Amino acid sequence: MLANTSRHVSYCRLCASSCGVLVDVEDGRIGRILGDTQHPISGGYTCPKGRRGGDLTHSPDRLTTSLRRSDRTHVDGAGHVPIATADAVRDIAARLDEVIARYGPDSVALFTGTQHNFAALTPLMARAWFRGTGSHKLFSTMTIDQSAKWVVAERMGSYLGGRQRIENADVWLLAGTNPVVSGNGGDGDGAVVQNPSWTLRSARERGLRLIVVDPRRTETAALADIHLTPRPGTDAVLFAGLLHVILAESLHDHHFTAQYVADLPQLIGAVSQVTPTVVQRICAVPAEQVVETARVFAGGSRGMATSGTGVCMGPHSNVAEHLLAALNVVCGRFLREGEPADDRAVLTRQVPARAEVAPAERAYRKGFRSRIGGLRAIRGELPSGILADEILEPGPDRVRALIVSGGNPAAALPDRDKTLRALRSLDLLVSIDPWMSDTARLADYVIAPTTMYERADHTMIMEPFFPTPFAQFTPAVVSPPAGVVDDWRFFFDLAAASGQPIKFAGRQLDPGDPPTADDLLAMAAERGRVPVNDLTAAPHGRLAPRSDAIVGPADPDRAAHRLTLMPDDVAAELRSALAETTAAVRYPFLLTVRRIREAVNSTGTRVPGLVPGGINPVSVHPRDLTVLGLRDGQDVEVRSSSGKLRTCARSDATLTRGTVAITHCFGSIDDGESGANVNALTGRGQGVQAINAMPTLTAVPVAIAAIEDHERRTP
Ligand SMILES: Nc1nc2c(c(=O)[nH]1)N[C@H]1C(S)=C(S)[C@@H](COP(=O)(O)OP(=O)(O)OC[C@H]3O[C@@H](n4cnc5c(=O)[nH]c(N)nc54)[C@H](O)[C@@H]3O)O[C@H]1N2
Ligand SMILES: Nc1nc2c(c(=O)[nH]1)N[C@H]1C(S)=C(S)[C@@H](COP(=O)(O)OP(=O)(O)OC[C@H]3O[C@@H](n4cnc5c(=O)[nH]c(N)nc54)[C@H](O)[C@@H]3O)O[C@H]1N2
Ligand code: SF4
Ligand SMILES: [Mo]
Repeated sequence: MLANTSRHVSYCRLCASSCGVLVDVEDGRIGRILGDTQHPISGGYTCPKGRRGGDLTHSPDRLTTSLRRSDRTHVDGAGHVPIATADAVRDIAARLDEVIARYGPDSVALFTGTQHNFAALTPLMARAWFRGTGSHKLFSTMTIDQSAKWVVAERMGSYLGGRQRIENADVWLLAGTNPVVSGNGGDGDGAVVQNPSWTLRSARERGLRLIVVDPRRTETAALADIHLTPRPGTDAVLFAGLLHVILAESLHDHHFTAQYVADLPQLIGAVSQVTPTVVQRICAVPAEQVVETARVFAGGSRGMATSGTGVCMGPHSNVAEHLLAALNVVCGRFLREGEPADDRAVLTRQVPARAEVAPAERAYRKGFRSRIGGLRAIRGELPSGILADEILEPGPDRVRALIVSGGNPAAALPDRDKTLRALRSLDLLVSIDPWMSDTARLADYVIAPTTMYERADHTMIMEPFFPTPFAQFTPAVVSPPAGVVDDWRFFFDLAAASGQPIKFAGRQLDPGDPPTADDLLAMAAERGRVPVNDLTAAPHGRLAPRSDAIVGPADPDRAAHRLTLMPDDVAAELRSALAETTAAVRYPFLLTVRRIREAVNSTGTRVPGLVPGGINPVSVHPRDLTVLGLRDGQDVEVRSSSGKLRTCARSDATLTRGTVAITHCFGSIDDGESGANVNALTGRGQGVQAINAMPTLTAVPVAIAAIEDHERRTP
């Protein structure tokens, strides 16, 4: 190493995996990033985008100062001039105060994106600011992601003893998720997050049987014992069929269902018609494979079925996710009274596990009511599927000012045209983003924040994703450019400038005396069992001793609570999934979601040399290409009933025939053709779910055709 080079231990904060890394800093700049082999969880694993973290921080389009739009005419991306962040905060506070005075607090909205969640202090301080506004217009990416899981808890209830874990399971079913690439595998239950390929391989060597449900032979499916390739969008029927076999053959957990389920007969009735033959007809999964899968899943002694975006983004996502959860319930895949509790809290507060049910309360019915379709806030959030309408539709509490934290709604929301129209029509749009994302280009103010290695942090909010109790603290390893601020500091200063109280981790902060990040990190973790100070002495992170907590008995007042597996609305949704026939004449292909290793949503899409070719192709099965008369690499137009886009075709034999895939969050409002944005093809035309207004983002019917030479010349 050179004299002016130093090596620092830290962890990557681009996705929930939180891989341990070694960062070489040369002349104040990030050089090489290596996997930290001494990290007790990730063990040296990193992915391509993590290793290019330095290119993200030091890229030429990294913002080193905040910006303000210099004129009020909406010329996207043009006319931004530097502004000191303190001045920007003062202006934004004044304009928010004006909007609130004129139209009330509900005319102000906050949208939080993926990268908002990867700095421990950002969500806490952003919420502190938002609470002070008095607004109900809170939006996040969860409602365009896997909020079907929230809907399940609202309609089924939840078991509070904890779930079985992959570490000691003998069977696992992964549906619509590709953790080897995404590090996901089952939102929030930490199924396969760190070092995913190794984790799955070693589980299989131990004897775990892996079932993967995915229309594509993904990197994860390649490791499976059983790979089912259902027709996209038909998961609800497939899961109903698995339940049918399990219940018909009496393979379910009689004891668990008798104790915790209110309506097993209703479930049995609802799936009674969904025989393996029906599944074969609707899902194109052979009947004998349905029977075998049901037996293997129910025959294991421990292990769960978990899902990702492929299930939660389909046209029947809420019922599909409900039935997947029902598989776990009927097989009793939960921790019982007296078993060691799954207690991974280290910096967060421990919540005692109890062998009891929190019944379905449908609390969303009491949530804030939007004038758009009468939709209700669920868990305090309005669905992002209605954000554009909240901005565009006239009404007394129409959204006029939007603050976007660590997100890129211009690229991520369905119905791209409408979304862009909405964002352009706002009185005030603020984007807090280290890069000129599409959303930033449309913004009146762009606040330039620190990037991950420029700030101190700890893993508090990542605890549910670790396989075992673990915590890590990292100091900043490089100095940020002079003009940027930590994300939390923007929200602190904004609240202070509006004279709002700032309540953080249960206490009132003094707006005149800003705390340091280290103070706040310690305060946030006050109720954990390991003090933050102990972590600074353990740079590679600390495995906390397993707690001796056990699953306690049900509180007598709650012992009679039961889960509801088949309420009437779920039954109606299942009937509609069974009745669907595909009219595949105009749109013969089904477009599916997929993620790529090289980018996390839009982060990384513009790093030169990271994404292969820098383009976002549509993947098509080679035989389908032949039938369409297309070559690998040929320019094509993809159409749906909501819109169209241009990109190139890429031959991909891992797809099921009739299925195509395009990843999301690519593209730019400046260059229509390169890096196509898939949300040109999504919108209300593709259907939305009741309750969470979740748009359909997978199994979208599309057509593909070559772009003729004359069309290419005159776009
Ligand atoms: N490298 C990388 N990692 C990421 C991200 C990223 O962009 N890049 N994004 C992060 C985010 S925000 C999220 S939400 C998670 C998501 O993590 P995952 O849910 O694991 O996302 P994907 O890798 O897209 O896997 C979805 C899978 O669903 C399959 N699928 C598509 N349609 C259907 C269907 O109708 N039924 C079934 N059964 N399967 C279907 C696809 O073929 C695909 O393999 O990943 C996170 N991690
Ligand atoms: N058609 C279709 N649409 C989809 C999906 C799909 O599969 N198909 N997936 C959906 C899903 S699951 C999700 S989660 C959403 C993603 O939606 P978003 O979360 O809105 O999209 P991202 O690109 O992750 O936005 C993150 C932004 O944060 C910025 N950023 C990076 N680091 C920092 C930081 O340290 N601080 C701050 N303040 N900003 C930072 C990045 O530059 C980027 O602009 O997209 C959804 N939309
Ligand atoms: S982006 Fe890659 S290196 Fe970073 S935490 Fe996620 S998987 Fe690990
Ligand atoms: Mo997501």
